[in-house]
Amino acid sequence: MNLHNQIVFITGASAGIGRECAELFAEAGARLILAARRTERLTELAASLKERFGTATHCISLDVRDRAAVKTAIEALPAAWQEIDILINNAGLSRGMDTFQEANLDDWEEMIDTNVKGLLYVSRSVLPGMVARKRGTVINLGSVAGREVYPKGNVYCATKHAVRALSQAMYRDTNGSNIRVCNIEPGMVETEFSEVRFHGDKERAQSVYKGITPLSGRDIAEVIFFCATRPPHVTLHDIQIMPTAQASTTLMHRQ
Ligand code: NDP
Ligand code: 8X3
Repeated sequence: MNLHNQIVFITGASAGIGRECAELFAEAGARLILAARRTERLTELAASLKERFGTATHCISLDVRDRAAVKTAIEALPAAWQEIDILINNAGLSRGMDTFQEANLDDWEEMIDTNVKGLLYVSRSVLPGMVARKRGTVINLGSVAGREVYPKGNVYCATKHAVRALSQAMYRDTNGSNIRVCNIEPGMVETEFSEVRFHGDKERAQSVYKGITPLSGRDIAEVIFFCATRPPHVTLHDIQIMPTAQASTTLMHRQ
C-alpha cells in the first residue's frame, strides 16, 4: 500500500516507539496527526519532519485518559484531517513494579486509565469514520506482557492482556468493513519506558537493559510500518517481537 498523503494518527508521538513511527511514516509521504501531552516535543518533531521530508502535520495536545478531551479533539479535527487512514494506539506506560499486595493504587489506576481506557476512548472516536468509509488500519501496542504475567507485573500485564482482547474485539466487531487491526507485542524496547516505570530513577531504568541488546523504537516502528503497508486484503493480527537475548518476560541472557 502506498502511504503517500494517507492520514496517520499516532498517540504518544512525543517519545520512543511513537516518535519513531512518526519518522518512518513521514519519510513515506504520509500526513501525520501527532498526539501526546508534551506538546513542545511534538512541535519540535513536526518542524524537523517538515524540514526533512516536507511532512504535513497536525499536532494535538492530548491526555488519552481524558474522555471528554479525546472526543472533542477528534471531533474538532479540521476537515482536511478527519479521514484517518491509520490509527496507531501507542500511548501507554507502566508505573511501578511491586507485588500485588504492596503495589500503589495510584500506579494501578494510571496504567488502567492510560493503557485500557485511553485506547478505548481514542478508538471509539476514530473507528466509526473508518467503518463508514470501509477503509482503515488500527495498530495497537500490546506487549509480551499481554501473553505472560511476570512477577510484580500484575496490573501492567493485565492492561496488555486487555489490549490483546480489545484488538480481537475490534476486528471481530468490524468484520465486513475492510478494517485491519494489528496487535503488536514487543519484548524489551529501550525507550523512556523504564524511566517512567521507575518514576524517573534513571539508574534503575538503565539496569533493565544491562548486558543485553534490547529492541529499539525503530525496530518496532519498522514492524508497524510493514503491517500498515501490506495490500488491503492482508492483515497481520498478532506479532510478537523479542530481543534475541530475551526468551520470555523473565528469561534473559545477559553478558
Ligand atoms: P515511552 O515512555 O518512550 O513513550 C510513551 C509515549 O506515550 C510518550 O509519547 C507519552 O507522551 C505517551 N503517553 C503516556 N501517557 C499518555 C497519556 N496519558 N496521554 C497521551 N500520551 C501519553 O514508551 P514506549 O515508546 O516504549 O511505549 C509505547 C507503547 O509501547 C506503550 O503502550 C508501551 O506499553 C508499549 N510497549 C513498550 C515496551 C518497552 O519495552 N518499551 C514493550 C512492549 C510494549 P507524553 O508523556 O508526552 O504524553
Ligand atoms: C514492556 C515489556 O517485559 O517490561 O511491555 O513488560 S515488559
